[in-house]
Amino acid sequence: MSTTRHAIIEEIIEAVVEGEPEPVIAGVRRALEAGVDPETVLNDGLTAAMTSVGDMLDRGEVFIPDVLWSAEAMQEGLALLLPHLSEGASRSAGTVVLGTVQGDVHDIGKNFVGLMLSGAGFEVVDLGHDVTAEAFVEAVAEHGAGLLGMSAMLTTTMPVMSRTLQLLEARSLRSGVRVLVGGAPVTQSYADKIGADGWAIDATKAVAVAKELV
Ligand code: B1M
Repeated sequence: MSTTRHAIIEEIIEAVVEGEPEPVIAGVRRALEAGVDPETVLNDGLTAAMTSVGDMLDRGEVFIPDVLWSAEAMQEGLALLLPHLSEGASRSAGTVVLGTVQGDVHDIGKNFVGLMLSGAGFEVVDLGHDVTAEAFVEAVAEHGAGLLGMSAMLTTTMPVMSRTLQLLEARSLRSGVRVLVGGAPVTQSYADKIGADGWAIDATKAVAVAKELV
């Protein structure tokens, strides 16, 4: 990356960390005008900035409200970036039911995944956070969803994913829906263990895996 492009990415990171939407929007716009690959803006700019904010929170350098401001600023930038990430996306990729599992309120990453999936042409039915296994299963049946995406950010809430899969089986719905799981403590081996169809480490990979699954 040239020095100018590198400087723009650094500006985007700083603006997200500061939780300032206008400079994030201006930075994303400048990056696109300068011909920076939208995937680079997403991965090296917006995503890297949120990872850094999470690390700063862990070190006690920022507090929860700061993280929420940063997430909002990041989402403003993402909204501007999405049409460029999803060029060529068909509007018929299918319906995905998405949510953060019961007992878990972390929804920043899940929202990120939802925005990216909808940018890629999926109809996203977002159930929000603290979603029970029953609610996931009912939504899959109601919307005839081909894909179910579950997010968990706490080791204590991960078992809800497994319960949901069991309930899908019990209601004879499992064969009609592919199940994608993710969230910081969730791994490929956990996905394999509970019998999910796919796992993704981040929002970009989630779109790629979702497309493969459907
Ligand atoms: Co909490 N929290 N939190 N927290 N929080 C973590 C997750 C934690 C790792 C912090 C820590 O201790 N170091 C820790 C979990 C430990 C564990 O179990 N492994 C933790 C804890 C313990 C808690 C509480 C229990 C704290 C307390 O009250 N004592 C509490 C739990 C409340 C509850 O849920 N019942 C709690 C509360 C909160 C806040 C409400 C204050 C806030 C959430 C606000 C919100 O989401 N609206 C919060 C936050 C912000 C965090 C951290 C700092 C940041 C999470 C985040 O948004 N990251 C987090 C520490 C950290 O990650 N460094 C932490 C940015 C986001 C873009 O990334 O969410 O990882 P991420 O999402 C990524 C990927 O994971 C992936 O793609 C996303 C985009 O790239 N992905 C998927 C996510 N879902 C996916 C689904 C997919 C595919 C990919 O397919 C469907």
